[in-house]
Amino acid sequence: MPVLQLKRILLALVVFLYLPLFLAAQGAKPVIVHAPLPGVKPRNVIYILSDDHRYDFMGFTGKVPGLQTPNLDRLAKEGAHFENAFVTTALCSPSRASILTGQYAHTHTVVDNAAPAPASLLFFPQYLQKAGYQTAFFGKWHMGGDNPDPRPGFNHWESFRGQGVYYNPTLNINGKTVAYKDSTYVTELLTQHAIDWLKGQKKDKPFFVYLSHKAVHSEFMPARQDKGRYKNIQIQYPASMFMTETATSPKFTKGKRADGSQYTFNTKDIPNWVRAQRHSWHGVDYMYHGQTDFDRFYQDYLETLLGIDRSVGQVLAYLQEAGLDKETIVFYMGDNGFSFGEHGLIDKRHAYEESMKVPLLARCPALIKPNTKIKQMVLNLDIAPTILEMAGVKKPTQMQGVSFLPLMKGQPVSNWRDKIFYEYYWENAFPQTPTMFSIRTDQYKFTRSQGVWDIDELYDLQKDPYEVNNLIRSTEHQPIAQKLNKELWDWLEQTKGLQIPLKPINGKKNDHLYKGTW
Ligand SMILES: [Ca+2]
Repeated sequence: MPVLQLKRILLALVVFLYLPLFLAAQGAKPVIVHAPLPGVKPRNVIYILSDDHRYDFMGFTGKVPGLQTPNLDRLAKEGAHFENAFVTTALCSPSRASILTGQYAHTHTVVDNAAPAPASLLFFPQYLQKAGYQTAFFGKWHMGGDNPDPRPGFNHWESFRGQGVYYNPTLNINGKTVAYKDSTYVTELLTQHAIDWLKGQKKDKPFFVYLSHKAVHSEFMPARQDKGRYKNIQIQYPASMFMTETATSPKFTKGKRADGSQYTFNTKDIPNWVRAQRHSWHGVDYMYHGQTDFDRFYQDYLETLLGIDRSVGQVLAYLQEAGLDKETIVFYMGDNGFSFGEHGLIDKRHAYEESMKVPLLARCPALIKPNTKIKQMVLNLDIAPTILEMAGVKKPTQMQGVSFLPLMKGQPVSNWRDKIFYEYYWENAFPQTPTMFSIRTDQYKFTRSQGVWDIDELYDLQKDPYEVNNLIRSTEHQPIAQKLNKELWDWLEQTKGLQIPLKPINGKKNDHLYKGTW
């Protein structure tokens, strides 16, 4: 080989090897897409994400008698229902960052709703673009504070600042600000824009749509046509709602108390933070500092959810009309759960089931058999690797999730994960919930509250699905507690999670106990 040619080859090799380092030093990491996975025809994907929709408030589950969600029910009936889908942090921004990056919160570092998303993060739609997809984002982004500007990975972008509003939203559409009037309802607007964009797509490229609703985040506001629809619905009070009741607690009389007679209630070993949170912004005795009451809150949530259900129906109807409904995969998922009175709490953040568990449905007749029930535990971290595998893109090495495509196809999977991990980092704005780490298997959940003098928790989920019998002091359960504790800290150590990210605090306290103090 001539010397000059060899030099050129060596130079090209040096550039190839060091270009990623150069780009990383600039803050943006290169998106490396390897050769397509063999035999994969990239599939059209629609990913619909709702906000704070808990896992069981859907018509087909029967949890809320009278609640009607025909379109979510249809997804479950014609596709797959993941009965054990979880988020690794039950909070808007951290969970959204985990969905987009396939990473835990302590890895992507968006540990709360105020933390900016570092420029070095890679979002899975960036890989889809490289693989030839047309990609579009509609709705709530919520990472990086108040900035509605376009983010990497999307050919088309429509978003709003922070949480957004239900009525008359202002959107940033590809960098341009557009204000909507005349009682425009955000769920309907985003859905219509997503469908309009789909209509404009040519069939020579696969598409990916990320439809990210504001609903059903509080303060709940239903579409006008849904207001009052559940005025007379029978409200369900969970069995654990009354475990922390005190003499001054409001009497909840409008709804029906769940029958807890078959469970053992251990009222002695309830964490102190749970008792205290009952009378706080996020507790049933002093919800939003007394600005709303539980029964009204419950009704508004259900009515707001109807707009989400209709959105799913409109997307499915469009796909059918366009002849795309057999081959396109439609996902529906919640970004975190929501307590409605369990343990005397409302909201998410904590590690109880109703907070960390989310609805996850997927429909694609060409891929998924009707009425598929998936029992294995899947995570928000798995969304990115799953969608990338369907696009023929090999999982990038920084992603910590696993593709659940084989589970959807009904293929035998012998080595699926048998435990999941959970993390939540204390926020100054909502100080009633401590930092906590959790490990959950199909049978047990072990939760450590970090940085507070309080009792930790161990539940046998098979005997005690509502987590009302804390076994942390049980002699016979000491070996399992010890084992889970070790696995929890091994996970944190192995994934570099031992450095708890601290955030500076710049304002006075705002909770009702210490308001106005530094
Ligand atoms: Ca949320």
